[in-house]
Amino acid sequence: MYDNGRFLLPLGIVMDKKIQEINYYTNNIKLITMVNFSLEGKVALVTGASYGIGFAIASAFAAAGATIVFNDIKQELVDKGLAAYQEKGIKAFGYVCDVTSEEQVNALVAQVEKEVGVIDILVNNAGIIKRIPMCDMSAAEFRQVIDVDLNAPFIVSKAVIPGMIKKGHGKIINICSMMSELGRETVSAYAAAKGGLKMLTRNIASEYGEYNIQCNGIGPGYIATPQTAPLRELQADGSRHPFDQFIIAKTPAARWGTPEDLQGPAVFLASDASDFVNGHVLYVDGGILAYIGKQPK
Ligand code: NAP
Ligand code: GCO
Repeated sequence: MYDNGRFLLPLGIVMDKKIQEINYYTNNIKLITMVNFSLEGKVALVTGASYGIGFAIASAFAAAGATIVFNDIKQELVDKGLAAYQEKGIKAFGYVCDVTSEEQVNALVAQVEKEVGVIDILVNNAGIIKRIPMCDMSAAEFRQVIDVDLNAPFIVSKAVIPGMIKKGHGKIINICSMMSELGRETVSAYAAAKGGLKMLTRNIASEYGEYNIQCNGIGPGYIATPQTAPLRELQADGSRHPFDQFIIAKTPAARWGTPEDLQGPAVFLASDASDFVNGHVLYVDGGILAYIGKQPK
């Protein structure tokens, strides 16, 4: 008995302690409900979102409860965007602002804070591409791409971060690219900018994580939008563009992505559901980055 007691008692105590610990952890896990993905009461600025990927992401945010703010360089495009949101039953606030201008961006953020509210969610979506072989590209053209695709996310982020710090939370999503990881002919400036944007993402996460600000990237694969339209143009004989065929072969999903494919990942990264996800780039690419490619026949 004594011998048994000597072994059983400590074992019993150890088991009791373990069960208490297990109970502690199970009791403290909150139920996952759709509320985690809600953006109710949040103000979201999506740059360059009159159409394309930005428009799809902003529409998903609105469906999740957020108030949408967007900008574009030209008034006609802002008006077009406002009409498109209205058609979907979304009340959006649109402003003219060139994201490469620090002055215009600071004025935009001040105006949004006054007219709509302090920004909780920023998506750095506005972007351009110039497909020119590197040795034919002028330094001015290279700088222009870096300016919109890398300098602008820096300018807009630094304009919204102080408001997020005051609010005690914030989400920044940078729209990166396959070219944040891969190169190809003619896109040197774009790849340099999107690679830099991946590192800016990690740095914002590192520098402002302690203020409950999460900065993550989304790396879309090849998505059918006006930006990629030249790569999908039908050939004179009616056949598909060689680049179009190349992308289908390179993508395990065997199709181009659509702007809608980015909606779920964007809502996740904008919501409380991702509060411990920081400094990542979530590639939404139908599997391109995972795939070595088809063996030649
Ligand atoms: P898009 O169809 O060309 O739309 C880009 C938007 O950005 C347009 O509304 C454009 O306005 C705006 N914009 C450009 N420069 C601006 C500036 N200086 N200030 C304010 N707005 C500006 O492109 P998208 O395909 O939707 O791409 C959106 C983002 O995703 C870009 O960052 C792009 O690089 C990235 N991306 C796209 C793909 C893809 O396959 N489509 C893949 C990976 C990443 P304007 O029309 O007035 O120029
Ligand atoms: C290109 C394309 C790409 C895509 C996208 C890929 O010419 O290769 O335009 O750069 O737009 O960024 O993720």
